[in-house]
Amino acid sequence: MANVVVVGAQWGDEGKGKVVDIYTEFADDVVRYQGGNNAGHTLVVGEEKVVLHLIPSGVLHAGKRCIIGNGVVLDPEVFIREITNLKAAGRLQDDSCLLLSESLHVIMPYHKRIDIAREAQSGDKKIGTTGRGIGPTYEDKIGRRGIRLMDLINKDQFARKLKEQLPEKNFILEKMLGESPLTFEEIFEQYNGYADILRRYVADTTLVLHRDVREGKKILFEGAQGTMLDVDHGTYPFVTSSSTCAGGACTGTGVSPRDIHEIIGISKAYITRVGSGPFPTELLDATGEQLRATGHEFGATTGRPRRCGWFDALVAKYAVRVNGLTGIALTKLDVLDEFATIRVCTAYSCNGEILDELPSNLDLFEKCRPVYEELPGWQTDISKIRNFADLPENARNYVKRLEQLSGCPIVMVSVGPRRDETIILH
Ligand code: 2SA
Ligand code: GDP
Ligand code: MG
Repeated sequence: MANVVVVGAQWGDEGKGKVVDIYTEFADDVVRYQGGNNAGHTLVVGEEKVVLHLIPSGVLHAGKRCIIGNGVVLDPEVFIREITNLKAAGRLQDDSCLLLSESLHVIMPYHKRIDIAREAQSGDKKIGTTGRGIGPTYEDKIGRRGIRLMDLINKDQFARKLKEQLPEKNFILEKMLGESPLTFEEIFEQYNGYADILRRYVADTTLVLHRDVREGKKILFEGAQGTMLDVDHGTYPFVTSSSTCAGGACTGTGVSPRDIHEIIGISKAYITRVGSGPFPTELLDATGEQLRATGHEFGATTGRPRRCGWFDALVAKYAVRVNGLTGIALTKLDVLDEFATIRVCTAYSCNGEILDELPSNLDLFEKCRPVYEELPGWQTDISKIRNFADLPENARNYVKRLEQLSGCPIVMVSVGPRRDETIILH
C-alpha cells in the first residue's frame, strides 16, 4: 500500500475512525492534519469501544507512529486526558510513538469561551459548533495572532504572547459578548502545567514525515469532519474552520502532493449531518428517526442527535471531484437492512430546473429539493457477511448503483462497527 489519505465524503461521522483503524495495519505513521477535538472517531475492537478526539486512530495498533500535524488545533487539557485514558487502558505505553507538531496552534480558554458565547447569541444564525473553540483558534492562526506549541513550551515566549493577546480577548468577552474576563495568572499557571507534560511529545513533525517518506515508510492521513464541512469547499458558512478535504493533508503536515498516492473517501450508505445548514435529503419523519435509532446517530463528541437522510449522489460526486478520490469505503450498509425500499438522490430540482451537480451558491443550495430513485431493500441481516458475492442481490445492486452514480470504485463495504465487520472489494 502507498501513502493514503482518508477523508470524510459527506458531512462527517462517516466511520473514518473504523476505516483508519483497518488501514493502520498497512501503515507506519498515522497522521491527523486538521481540526481538533471537535472530531469524534469511534473504533470498536472486539467488545471494546474507544472514541478518539485528537490522537490518531492508529493508536490501537502498538508500535505505529501517531502524529498530530501542524494543521491541527490542540486543546492541551483534552490531549492530556486522552493520553491518560489510553495509558490506563494499557495503550500508548511508548511515548516516542506519539509526536506533536511544534507548529500546531493551541486552543486557549478564551477561544472556547468566545465560541460558546457567540453561538449562544447567534439566534437562528447559529452554526451549531461543538463549542470546542475550533473557529476562534483558526481565526487567530490566520490572523497571525495564534499561540503555537513551540510558544507554549517556551515559558518567556508564552508569557509575552499571552500578555499581548489577553487585552483583545477580554475586550471581546466583556464588551462584545457580556462575559467575564480571564486573568493572565490563571491561564499562565494552568497552561505552564500542560506544557510540562506536552514537551516530551513535541517535534518537527514535517521533517520526521519527510524522512519517513524518503525511507519508503507508509503514511496514512486521517481526515476529520467531512468534505461538505470544508471551510473552502463546504456549505459555507455552515462549515468547520479547517481544510477537511484531501488537500488539507498536505498543508496540514508539510508532505508534498507528489507523495500522496491514494485518496479514500468514506461515505455512509445514507447521510447524516450535525449542526445547522442545508441538507437536501434530510428526513424529518419516522424514516429519519429509524435511521437515527438503528445507526445510533448521536454526536461522538457532544452527544447531539444527528440529522439523517437518504444517500445523496450529488454530494458523492462532488466529494470524488474535490478530493480526487481513488476509492470509496461505503459504511453502515447494515443500517439499511430493514428497509423495504431505499431512496437515492440522483438530482436536485431548483427554481424549476434540474441540477446534476451541487450549486456552489448557498442560497441556491438551500432551495434544492431531491429527485429520488427508489431501489428495493434486502430485508436481511448482512452483518455476518464477509464476501461481496454473499450479499443479497438487492444489497449488491444498491452498492453497484452508488458506485455508478458517484463515478468512483467502492473498495470496501462496512456492515457493522467492529473491525472484522468489513467486506474488502479491491
Ligand atoms: P466546529 O465546532 O467549529 O468545528 O463546528 C462547525 C461545524 O462543523 C460540524 N462538526 C462536526 N460534524 C460532524 N461530526 C463532528 N464531530 C462530532 C462527532 C460531532 C458531535 O463525531 O459526532 O459530537 O457533535 C463535527 N465536528 C464539527 C459542527 O456540527 C458544525 O456544523
Ligand atoms: P467518524 O467521525 O467518521 O470516525 O465517525 P463516528 O465515529 O463519529 O461515527 C460513526 C459511527 O458509526 C461510530 O459509532 C462507529 O462505531 C459506527 N460504525 C462505523 N461503521 C459502521 C458500520 O458499518 N455499521 C454500523 N452499524 N456502525 C458503524
Ligand atoms: Mg465523528
